[in-house]
Amino acid sequence: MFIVIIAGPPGSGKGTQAGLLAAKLGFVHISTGDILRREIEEGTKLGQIAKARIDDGNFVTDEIACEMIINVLNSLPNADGFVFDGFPRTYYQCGAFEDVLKPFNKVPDLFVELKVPKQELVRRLQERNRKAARPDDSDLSIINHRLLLYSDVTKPITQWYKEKEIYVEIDGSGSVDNVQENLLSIISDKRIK
Ligand code: B4P
Repeated sequence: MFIVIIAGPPGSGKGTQAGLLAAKLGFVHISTGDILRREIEEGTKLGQIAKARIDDGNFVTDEIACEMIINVLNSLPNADGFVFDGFPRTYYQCGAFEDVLKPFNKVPDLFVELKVPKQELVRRLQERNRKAARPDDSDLSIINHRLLLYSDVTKPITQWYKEKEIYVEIDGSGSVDNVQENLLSIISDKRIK
């Protein structure tokens, strides 16, 4: 089982790249954002709790995020690999993730951070809002709040993965195909080692 985490600020292409990667490698794509949006659409209890937080650009609680991951992993114990997108997002989630993986005798193999200039992030999110109308993309102040949360809370977790020597950063500002090519080459190098 190979485990890769795709990280980066909102609009950096995490979801886009993780989906393509999983399809190419035959891995399972786990996006906590997608799971939460599904729960909201279906009007579940979790969805109702999550909606206000997500629409305002805030994170759901660590407990909710971790429980979602435990449920998915337990339902797919024989997968060849996983592409995590949007998880972990806090220091707490990094530690909890290790605990969740212990019964599988696994640790993450690779953590990739996508780097994109702020101006391009805002442009992409506003463009997405024109097509998909996501409440968390709908207002510049919410977008700025999400970007700030990334730099204050999520960005510092890169240190956790640097210490484990599995951190790689790549330029996410090129075309979708270019970024994907770079990602595939990094993963292939890592799997050969
Ligand atoms: P996410 O679903 O992760 O949303 P996101 O950060 O906006 O990134 P996303 O992956 O969707 O977009 P992408 O950059 O691919 O999270 C949503 C919310 O859920 C969070 O704010 C939080 O509230 C909650 N949440 C999720 N996980 C959580 C956790 N672990 N703990 C607590 N809360 C959690 O793409 C953006 C746009 O750019 C797209 O339109 C795409 O088409 C475009 N794009 C991508 N690559 C491009 C490229 N190379 N060139 C041009 N455009 C590109």
